Amino acid sequence: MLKIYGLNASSPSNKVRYTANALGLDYQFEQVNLTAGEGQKTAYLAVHPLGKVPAIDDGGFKLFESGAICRYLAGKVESSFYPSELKERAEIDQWADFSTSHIMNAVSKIVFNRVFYKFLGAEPDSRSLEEGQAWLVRYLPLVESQLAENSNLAGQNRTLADIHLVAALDPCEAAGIPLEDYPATSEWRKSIMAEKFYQDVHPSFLDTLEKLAG
Ligand SMILES: N[C@@H](CCC(=O)N[C@@H](CS)C(=O)NCC(=O)O)C(=O)O
Repeated sequence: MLKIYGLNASSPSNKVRYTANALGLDYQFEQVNLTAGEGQKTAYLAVHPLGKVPAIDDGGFKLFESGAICRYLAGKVESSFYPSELKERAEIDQWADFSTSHIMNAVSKIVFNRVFYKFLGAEPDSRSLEEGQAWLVRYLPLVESQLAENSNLAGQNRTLADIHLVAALDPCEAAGIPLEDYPATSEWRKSIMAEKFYQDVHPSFLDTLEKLAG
């Protein structure tokens, strides 16, 4: 059976689980406790050579990098979620990559500086925080205008692009990022977070972090 190695508090890991759930794939989820050093154990290094999450093992076929994993999983099933038509697929890839390269990177800078570094015993870096904030101000308006004109990020259908965006935005509450200035994005996000594929992972990313913090 397909094994997904990940961590509840990792947005790239959750992106892979949302994708597998949305596609209706059967899988076994293996939690890799990075803070306990499980990523660096020999058995896991055979799955991901750097001990990062996520990674998969699909009947002996091993793959890492969340975007590549999501596309591999989506390629297993013929659907509008990741259609085979070249231009439709290219637009989905465009928005998926934009969500990861720009939105997820910006949100990560903010959530690491405001929340995660404290738990990791590292000092927050105000310059990196400001850079993340500036990036979001630059990049979110493009997402907002796309979602104001379309019910989903790459057009009318729910696709792999939406999964990439919802995972990228997951830490917003924890990081104190207000999305009210982006009403179309906020509405779209509420509806996608209510879907079964998302709720089968967790009620929200904030809920996961609160449970981890005890
Ligand atoms: N670009 C990678 C990022 C993977 C990544 O850096 N994962 C983090 C958790 S979110 C990790 O494993 N960190 C532990 C480490 O770097 O050793 C992906 O999308 O899969």
